[in-house]
Amino acid sequence: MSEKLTNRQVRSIKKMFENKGRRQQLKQQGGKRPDSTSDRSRGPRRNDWDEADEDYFTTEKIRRAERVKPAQPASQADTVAPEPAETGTVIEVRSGDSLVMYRGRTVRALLPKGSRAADGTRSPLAVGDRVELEAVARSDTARIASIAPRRSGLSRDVYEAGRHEASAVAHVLAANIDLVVVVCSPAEPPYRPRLLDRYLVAASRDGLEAVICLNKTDLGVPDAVAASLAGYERLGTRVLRTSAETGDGVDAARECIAGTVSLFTGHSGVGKSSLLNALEPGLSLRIGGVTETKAGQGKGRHTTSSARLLPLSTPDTFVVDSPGIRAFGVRGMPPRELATHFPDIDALAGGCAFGDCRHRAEPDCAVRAAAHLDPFLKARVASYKGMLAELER
Ligand SMILES: Nc1nc2c(ncn2[C@@H]2O[C@H](COP(=O)(O)OP(=O)(O)OP(=O)(O)O)[C@@H](O)[C@H]2O)c(=O)[nH]1
Ligand SMILES: [Mg+2]
Ligand SMILES: [Zn+2]
Repeated sequence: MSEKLTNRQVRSIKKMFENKGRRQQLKQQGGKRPDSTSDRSRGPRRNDWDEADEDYFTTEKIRRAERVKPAQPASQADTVAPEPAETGTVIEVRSGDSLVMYRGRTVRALLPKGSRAADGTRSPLAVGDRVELEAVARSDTARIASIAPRRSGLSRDVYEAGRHEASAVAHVLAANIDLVVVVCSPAEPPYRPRLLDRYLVAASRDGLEAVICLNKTDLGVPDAVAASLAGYERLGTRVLRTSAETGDGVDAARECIAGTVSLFTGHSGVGKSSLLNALEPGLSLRIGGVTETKAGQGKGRHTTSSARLLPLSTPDTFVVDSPGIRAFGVRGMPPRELATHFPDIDALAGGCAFGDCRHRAEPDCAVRAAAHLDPFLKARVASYKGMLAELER
């Protein structure tokens, strides 16, 4: 069962997707912003799909009125069924339905029949999606009529057990985000650089900035893990080091995500929810118990079961807490494109004898030669080859 959102969270989500988007539109039109707050260029964009004639000041008035009289949770309302063509923001996707923030209220929303993803299991919706709602009845339930085009999204490929790999389906972890925070740990569960590489490739492919966050630093950071993270820093990837347990590095993490909509993702049990609880006291996200996480086996069991969009008290800051993942399929690009998402490999490729070298068994390969001398590059090339094989299947 999901935790209830506070009224402050409700207003905050509404503000992000309505007022902030309006400010962006005014800015694009060359109009003056009605307030002095800074507008992030990476902030959610408003598109044609929104009501074009909505007045910013009207929205502000509604918002101020709500501040005085907080919105009632959906369960207490007589009706929250919207008029046709009302838009909302998906804050949680569940197996049968979704929760949509609509006019400061949480509405249970259903997808139209027959709109399941190709594999019949995953919803085509993602947390952060803007959706058009239709009324179904005098209840707290609405039907989703359409999903607005996304300004961004991070997706992975999921291979269904027992099915041919060609039937992999794309799973959008979160939509309309600015930043991907890939959380990992030095132990319990073990550090997995191959998974990090998959995240970095997918973020690059999807045009998103990614930062790595090594959590659980209180457990000690082995030299090999420190060296690997230093390698990512040399590539230009920001690396945060935190302990949700002791609070070390939490302030720097809070600063890093300030003013963004960020997705916290990574292997199960690395401490995503714990870190978010440390970042924002009062969030009270459920975390895995010591016995539940099978820490000794380094496995971790999924504690967070669905992705949730949550506002933080830092202005204009939102996070998506998401369930841990064990596998991250990277497809959806021609094999030749893959190396372009490995800046270190790409930079060396000019020295290869063959212009179309794939850095596998070709003679006089500058990438493989350099990898013999550099353990970090060696690990990166191993990741690259694994992904290349996947793309060529
Ligand atoms: N020692 C230590 N343990 C931590 C830290 N952060 C989280 N943990 C523990 O790690 C376990 C998993 O934490 P969660 O926050 O549930 O991990 P998660 O990444 O959200 O897991 P999923 O929701 O399953 O993906 C819990 O037992 C936490 O108490 C940390 O910084 N140090
Ligand atoms: Mg969690
Ligand atoms: Zn080569």
